[in-house]
Amino acid sequence: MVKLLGATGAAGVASGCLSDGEASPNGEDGNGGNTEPQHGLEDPMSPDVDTIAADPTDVPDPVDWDEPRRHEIEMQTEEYIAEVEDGVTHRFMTFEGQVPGPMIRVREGDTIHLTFDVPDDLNEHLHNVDFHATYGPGGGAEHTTLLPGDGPAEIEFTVEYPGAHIYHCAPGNHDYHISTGMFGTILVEPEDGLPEVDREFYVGQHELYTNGDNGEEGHHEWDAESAQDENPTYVLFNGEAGRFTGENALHAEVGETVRLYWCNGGPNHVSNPHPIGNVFKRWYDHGDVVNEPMRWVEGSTLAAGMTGFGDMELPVPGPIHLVDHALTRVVQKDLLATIEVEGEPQPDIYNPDPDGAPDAGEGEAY
Ligand SMILES: [Cu+2]
Repeated sequence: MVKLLGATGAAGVASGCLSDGEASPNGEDGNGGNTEPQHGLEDPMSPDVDTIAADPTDVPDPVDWDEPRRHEIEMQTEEYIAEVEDGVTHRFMTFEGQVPGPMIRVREGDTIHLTFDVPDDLNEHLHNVDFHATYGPGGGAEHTTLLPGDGPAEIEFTVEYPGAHIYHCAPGNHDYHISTGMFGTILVEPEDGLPEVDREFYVGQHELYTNGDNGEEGHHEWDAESAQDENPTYVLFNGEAGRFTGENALHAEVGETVRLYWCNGGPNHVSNPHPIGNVFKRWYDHGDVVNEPMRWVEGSTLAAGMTGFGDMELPVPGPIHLVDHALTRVVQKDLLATIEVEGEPQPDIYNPDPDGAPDAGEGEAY
């Protein structure tokens, strides 16, 4: 497990792996009530890729056209061994080699011609893609289902309704494929577009169910029993524990307005998005871009299999920690990303040192 809290908060809660003999919060063994010792993982495998995590700054430019367009989109599935954290490997299934899959951005009324492939040199499993942004059987899944090497498949659809929608693999054992990375976002902008912002980020939350404990070194296989219990080993942004924290935190600047796309792949948990140290000036609940967004909400609920998004103002410097406010997922299951906001202090808004005390404002806890 990565260390998620500062020094004052870590000692009592940072051990999700119980191999050190600590009692778990529920008095059991942290393994969904299974009292059998859970060890004997195979050694970590050699990763195929440096990281499986998509770059949260890789967001397509806003729509700048005002007539319907046709988009040629090629998408393929790729399966890779990657590290969840140091010494913990897993075989991920992905769209385009990243978790979440690439964000697609179009305008209401546009047409997408999709060429979908499952190359046999990159895949062991059958895959397809279900776009929640279209009418049609399985959102396209029925006509994109391919065994490795049997493709490509082509479909074409018009995006008839706006919103931020998810796409995901739907092969039968949907939970397995989504859990290990096969989900992403398609943003269908309304005809009049969205408010301009200075910077955008895109993250994907998902639960990883494995046959090991959180932090247990070795190669973790996906585990159907812990999925049945909805008791994930990890809850992650982008497939990797703490990838966007510390020195790899995301960056923004005081005075900007930033938009955050939060794709909840699930496959099971409702998320409770919250930016610690900030608030959503506008929150597009469940990706609804037709109704007025919610205003000044510190979070919301976000169902599994949906993408919500929100805009934040950044009047003061400092970190903004992105969490699911079901905080055990943060403290014990590694869901965390940080936006470091840099710029001049604004003591009229937030003053960490009102009396000039030399130690005020120090400390790492949040
Ligand atoms: Cu799949």
